[in-house]
Amino acid sequence: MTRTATASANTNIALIKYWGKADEALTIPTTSSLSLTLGGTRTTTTVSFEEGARGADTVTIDGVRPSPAQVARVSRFLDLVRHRAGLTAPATVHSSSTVPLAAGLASSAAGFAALALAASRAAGMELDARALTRLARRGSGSAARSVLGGLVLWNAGKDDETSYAEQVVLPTAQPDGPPDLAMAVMVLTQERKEISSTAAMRATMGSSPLYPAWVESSAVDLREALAALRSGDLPRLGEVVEANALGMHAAMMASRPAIMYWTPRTLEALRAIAALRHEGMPVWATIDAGANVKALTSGACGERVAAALRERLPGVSVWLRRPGGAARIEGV
Ligand code: 2P0
Repeated sequence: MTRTATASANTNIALIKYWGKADEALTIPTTSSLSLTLGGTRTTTTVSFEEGARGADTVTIDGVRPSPAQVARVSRFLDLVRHRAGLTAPATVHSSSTVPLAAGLASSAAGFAALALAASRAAGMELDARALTRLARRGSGSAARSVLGGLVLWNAGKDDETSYAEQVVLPTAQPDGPPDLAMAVMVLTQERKEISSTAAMRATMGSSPLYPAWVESSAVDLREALAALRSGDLPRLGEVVEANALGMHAAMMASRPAIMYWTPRTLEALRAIAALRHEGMPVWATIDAGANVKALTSGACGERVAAALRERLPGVSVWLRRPGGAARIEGV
């Protein structure tokens, strides 16, 4: 018998970053983080456990067999699910993304969130949202946040049980609706990054004298960001979002040897954003483990900000994305 389920999840961009693990085996982060799930960035994954079959798992991503290391990572994750469900069957996994790789948005976050939901359901488990975020976390830290929609807080916690994500519900304006935020994603380069997030986090923690300071300031930044969201103060939010990302990169750059994801175009994009701000537009930058820059703005100003960025950065694709929904089961 074949047990199958299909699920999808959107990617997310951290407003207050996750950078470093207190426990690598369980993916317990050193700091709590806050993110926005982006609409229109779904990865859809089908998992089929072939009962009675033997052999290895088969994985395809956008129709292509990934590297042995990537397959091993997926298999290790499936082992967690099999262990909990008492299964031994190998799985077939097909994953496809609605976002082209070139957009720099096809992340492990959406991939492992969709895989966690599809694999657990195919294995016969009905996990609640919190348990699902904890499971997705074991695949990739940021995947815990992609299980949920809108604004999401990943509580660092101390162990497997206490390190989970939850939706941030704002008391003001739209209680159930998405916040009035948008992200303009600037595709500055399509080159693959030279060092993975996992390796770069390890190196920053192990060698950057600025890392302890970043961890300390991150707790203050998170409180500030949550307070800004609760009071609907976008400039206050934007300032702390940009400062938190730059602080994370400063800590990376101070690693020995230095970890430098930026290119000259990264700096050009940061300057373009600052210039738009001086002209009165509500826009702030954030940067992840790569050279591309994302601009946080209000939903109302999204189109205007995206158009202004395209004008200032000729040849750069700018994708406007609004808040998106949670992971879900597809096509039952
Ligand atoms: C974040 N990033 O909060 C941070 C900011 C990149 C920079 O989460 O090792 O792929 O699989 O847990 O989740 C990217 O790291 O790392 C990330 P693992 P992940 O979004």
